[in-house]
Amino acid sequence: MARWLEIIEKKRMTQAKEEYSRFGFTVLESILSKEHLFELRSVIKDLSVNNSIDLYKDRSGLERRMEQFTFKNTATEELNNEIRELLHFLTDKSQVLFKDKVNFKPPKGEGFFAHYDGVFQFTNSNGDIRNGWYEYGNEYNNILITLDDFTRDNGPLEVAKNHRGDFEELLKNTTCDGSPNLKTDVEDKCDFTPLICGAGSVIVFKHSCPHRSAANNSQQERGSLYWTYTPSENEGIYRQYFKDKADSQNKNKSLTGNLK
Ligand SMILES: O=C(O)CCC(=O)C(=O)O
Ligand SMILES: [Fe+2]
Repeated sequence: MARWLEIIEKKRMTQAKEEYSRFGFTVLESILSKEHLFELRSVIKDLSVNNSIDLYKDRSGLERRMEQFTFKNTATEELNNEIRELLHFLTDKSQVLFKDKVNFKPPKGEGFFAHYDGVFQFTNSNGDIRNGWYEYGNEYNNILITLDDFTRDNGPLEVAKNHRGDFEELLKNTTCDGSPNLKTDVEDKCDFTPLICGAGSVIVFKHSCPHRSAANNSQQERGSLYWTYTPSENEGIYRQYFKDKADSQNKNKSLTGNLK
């Protein structure tokens, strides 16, 4: 059993499981130890200066995110296995990693417009239109590990109850411009909860939960690890996704957000 999973009370885990199935999101508050968090931050720092890692900047040139690093370090590899156990418990399904990123959100770093994850269309290298992440599966579970406290000032993640529907139904709620951003009238009907929580918390949410965040208006970085899983036995899906992404002309690569 994972070193941090075993410290969570059974009652808390059962409550998280119920919340997850009712609302599509739940938060396990500050469950990583200080030492574990310290190790993770330092591993991420090292990875972010490693030339073989994909780093993206925002419109102001600030560090936005890095991707595809989990299998380049044993600490992140182990954590991935621990998260898979957690998700197995929460969903009763075996899950594999689909994609990984760290969102850095430094001071003044951009926020994110309200969006679903993966609900957009893109054109592949043959010029064919493809249905976002639904090319690989139709259910995704995000795990966000807070590397810093999420406060009112630093643009915490805000999440609303998951929307039900297939790809076509969810797509109609989006701006249909190659991004997964929601139409303003859809966003206005959502009841967003700002997830104010300490560093080392684990936020679990479905890809079909509308979510957004404001810019970081504090003086400190608001970092998070953002891992996406899908129920499958096929671990090759991760490699395939990143290969297809590199080959595509997808606007979602530069998912942008609020500068305020
Ligand atoms: O970090 C955030 O505030 C949200 C990030 C997000 O939703 C994404 O990267 O898809
Ligand atoms: Fe997202």
